[in-house]
Amino acid sequence: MQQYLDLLRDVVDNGRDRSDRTGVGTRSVFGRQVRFDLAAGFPLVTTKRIHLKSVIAELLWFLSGSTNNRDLNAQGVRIWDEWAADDGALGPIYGAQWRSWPTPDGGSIDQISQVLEAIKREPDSRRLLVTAWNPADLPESNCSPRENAAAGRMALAPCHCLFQFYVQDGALSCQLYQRSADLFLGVPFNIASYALLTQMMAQQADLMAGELVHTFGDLHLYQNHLTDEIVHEQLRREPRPLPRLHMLRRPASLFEYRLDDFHVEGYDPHPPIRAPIAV
Ligand code: UFP
Repeated sequence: MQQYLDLLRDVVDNGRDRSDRTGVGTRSVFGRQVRFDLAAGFPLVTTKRIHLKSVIAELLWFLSGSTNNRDLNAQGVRIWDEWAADDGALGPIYGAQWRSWPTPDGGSIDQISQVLEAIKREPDSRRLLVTAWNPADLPESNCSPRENAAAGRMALAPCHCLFQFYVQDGALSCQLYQRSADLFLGVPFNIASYALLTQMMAQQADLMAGELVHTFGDLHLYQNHLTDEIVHEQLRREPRPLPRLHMLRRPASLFEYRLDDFHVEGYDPHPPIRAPIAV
């Protein structure tokens, strides 16, 4: 995971200080890309402990099509709590756009099922895309995430908003476009989540996992993470060998994976580093 430390260093050294929606302020660069060879190991940041169970539970929740935080809380995961309305509503975020993108005639499109079928049927297609960026459902910027969710709009505009698959030599690769990226808190999760999704998609399509290409728009560090105890502490740490992520069975469909189907082997990270989250 040297690539991750290189990104931290890049933003610290080359970023410009900017104001942002949350009022915290960031240091930011625009347009970066990293690549992870999934055959070389599972790209889980090792220079601080990442809670992989939350990543897996969140991805399974997205894939189920749910957008209600209570379904995620039922798995003991509270990473969306800050944005949810009282009844758990988050508006039509990822789960809704991935599995039931609304069509003008009142129907819906299951983008995930369609892309998986297309990967199997036409692996050389250049149209293997899923988009969560649905302009009709975006939040209004003069409302808080909770107000937006309560009004049926997305609580947060999708950060990881577009991804594309590519099949070559029996391996499935994925490229993600992330328009906005909290490099310290969000990105380690986002990398792990899409690595996992690529492995699951590959298993379902009887392919190997290829590369994860992660492309960033506004890549930032929040000003309150730019401290000696947080970002600079992580920069002093040496990366360790990558773990392996084993899938213990091959469910009959992409939508039948459970938390205990995944086993991480060889994860030996440095201790966690706590940091405040910007809402
Ligand atoms: N963010 C991530 N990854 C995510 C996610 C949010 O980095 O998966 F959901 C961060 C990016 C940004 C903030 O710091 O959350 C979203 O704010 P905005 O919509 O103003 O870009």
